[in-house]
Amino acid sequence: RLVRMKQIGVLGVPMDLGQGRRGVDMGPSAMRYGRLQEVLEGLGHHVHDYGDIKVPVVESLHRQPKEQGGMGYLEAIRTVCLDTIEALHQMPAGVFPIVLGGDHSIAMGSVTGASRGERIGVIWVDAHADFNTPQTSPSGNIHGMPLAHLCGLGDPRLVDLSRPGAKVRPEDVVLVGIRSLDTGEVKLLRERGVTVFTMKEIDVQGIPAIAEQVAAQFDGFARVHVSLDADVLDPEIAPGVGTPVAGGLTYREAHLLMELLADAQIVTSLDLVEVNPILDIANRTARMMVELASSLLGKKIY
Ligand code: B3U
Ligand code: MN
Ligand code: MN
Repeated sequence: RLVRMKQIGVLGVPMDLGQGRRGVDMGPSAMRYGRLQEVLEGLGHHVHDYGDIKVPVVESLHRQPKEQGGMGYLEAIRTVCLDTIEALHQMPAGVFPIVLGGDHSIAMGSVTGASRGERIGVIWVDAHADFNTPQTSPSGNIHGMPLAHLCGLGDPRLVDLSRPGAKVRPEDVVLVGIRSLDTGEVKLLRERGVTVFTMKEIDVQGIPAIAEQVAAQFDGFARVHVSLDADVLDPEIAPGVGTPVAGGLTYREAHLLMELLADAQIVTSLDLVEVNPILDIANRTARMMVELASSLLGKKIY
């Protein structure tokens, strides 16, 4: 099957406020340096780069300590997510957005913006579920909470971005690659009926069976978003992440998942997040993310 040419809109969100390790704000630069635009144009797509959302530097902000009921840089994160939503709404309808993080808290903006107020399926490809609320989070880091907030759980200041209430139905969420969960998250994921493919399921069933179930679940959806966290990959092949967890996706599993999702022709928007060039080796992780985007966007060698 021929690759269908897409209009792709790239948007950088250089934010590091949702977690403690510096450097993830350089992710968008690293993936651009990794030739994202050239690679996608090489597939026949038309790519327009909308530049970066303005993100305040951490030194200019006052951190709200957890003990005082604050949540790190919640207000700044909220503003960045609102700006991200606005920038995505400015893209013409029919554009395939690729949002470059930044830590995963940007997804509260990217998924909301990509949904354009309509039902959206979410494929969250991550070592973690990011399904903590401020109450369940052991770390207080907001990058461990975006998916819960998208599903309407947690702090109303983050749930009610741009309009009140949940942006995603928990039954329209599929997690892939999970291998690190907090006890509160397990309870919430079960209660809400989220579909979870842990690394165990990947080992037992294999990527093809899982990709088939994902495609079946989202058959007929007008919008499906892939939120790809670099830490889903095994740290051996993607060392440039803030919270590495052993036993991740291999190079081949990750590409096969993207290729099979491309074949299914269901995906309409993408995040590439949590690339931290400071922790990386010679931009390997950013280049890997660019290659995975290319597999998802229809790269064929034969
Ligand atoms: N679940 C933990 C760890 C974590 C979540 N996301 C990342 N790390 N990258 C937490 O802090 O919520
Ligand atoms: Mn994540
Ligand atoms: Mn993660």
